[in-house]
Amino acid sequence: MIELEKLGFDKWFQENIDSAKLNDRQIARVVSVNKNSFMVSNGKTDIYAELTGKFLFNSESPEDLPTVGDWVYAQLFDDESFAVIHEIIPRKNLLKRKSSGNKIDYQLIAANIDKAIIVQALDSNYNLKRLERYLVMINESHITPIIFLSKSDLISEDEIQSKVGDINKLTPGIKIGSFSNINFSDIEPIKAYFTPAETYCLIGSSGVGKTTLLNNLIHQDLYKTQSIREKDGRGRHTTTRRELIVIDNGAIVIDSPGMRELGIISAESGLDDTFNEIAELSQRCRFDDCTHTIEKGCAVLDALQKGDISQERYDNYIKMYKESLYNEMSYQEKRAKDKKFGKMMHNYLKNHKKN
Ligand SMILES: Nc1nc2c(ncn2[C@@H]2O[C@H](COP(=O)(O)OP(=O)(O)OP(=O)(O)O)[C@@H](O)[C@H]2O)c(=O)[nH]1
Ligand SMILES: [Mg+2]
Ligand SMILES: [Zn+2]
Repeated sequence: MIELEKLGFDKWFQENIDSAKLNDRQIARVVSVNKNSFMVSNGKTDIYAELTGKFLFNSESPEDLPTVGDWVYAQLFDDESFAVIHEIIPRKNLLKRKSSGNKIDYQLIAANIDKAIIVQALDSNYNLKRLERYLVMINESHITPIIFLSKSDLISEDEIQSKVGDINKLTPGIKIGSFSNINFSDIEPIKAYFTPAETYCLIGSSGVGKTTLLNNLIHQDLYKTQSIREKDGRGRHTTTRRELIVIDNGAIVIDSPGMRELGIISAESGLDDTFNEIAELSQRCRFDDCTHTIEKGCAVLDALQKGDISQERYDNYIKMYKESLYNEMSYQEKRAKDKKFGKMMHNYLKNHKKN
């Protein structure tokens, strides 16, 4: 058990396991995912793993599949060189994001996270609006956020302090660290943000320095040797990067691939392109702020009634518009549960149910 504790298996999980399932199975943590093959660790070794047929058969959505950070019941074979995953141990939480494209779908980032670290670089990547969106995403998963400002070598100390001040105004009390990956003297102080046996996930746009930081935290040479070999579908060994790593002080850190955008569907972009005929119609609505759900003189509702646009297309539009409004809403707006927005959502939902 001590090995598992070092991997982050805390009291919460100990109380949530079904010991009857441990007769022929072990507890392991998913350390990397590559399509339908996995690498799990029992705290002693990394083991190549696959899902049982039953597991796959019973999976209905991406959320039913293991992601990095998940704890699973696994059966070990061949001298612990191969494992079969039977079940996911109930998650403490799940960090997910909207996937790109038109569909409203989710991509899993990681599971069982104590703290999510938003990494934003102090160059043109720095953007308060985007920071807010990450905060919303983390908040929705009930995970504690931390903010790391990277590439501090690119701007002056005064500029950094003014940005830290802006973030503090946006979200008082949040922990904010700044560092440069090229000043090694910055790395030691940044370790203070990591508590042993807690699980952290680094998230942020591509290129902000997440992987470089993790390399610095564990010394690059070590990380290279931690890349693991696994069998691909044709039985060949391929090298995959381990995404979950225990750093020197005993904290567990998960690296995640960069996120281009968050809340892709936005009112200004995408939505109007996808539903251009509705966008055109909406210019003829009587009210400028028409929500196209209950208003008199709404050109969109008129077209729906006449059959110029199909019910399905209309429903899709409303669904996506609702999503985009939610995405556009700022962190503080959501926290304050803006009354106007609540009322609008209420109307949407009411109308949507009616149809
Ligand atoms: N000036 C400066 N450059 C940095 C710093 N940290 C990383 N870089 C550079 O930024 C680039 C991207 O760094 P990565 O660590 O790969 O970024 P990442 O966040 O892991 O990116 P993804 O894996 O694509 O999400 C590399 O060329 C690094 O050398 C820093 O603190 N200062
Ligand atoms: Mg990276
Ligand atoms: Zn309208």
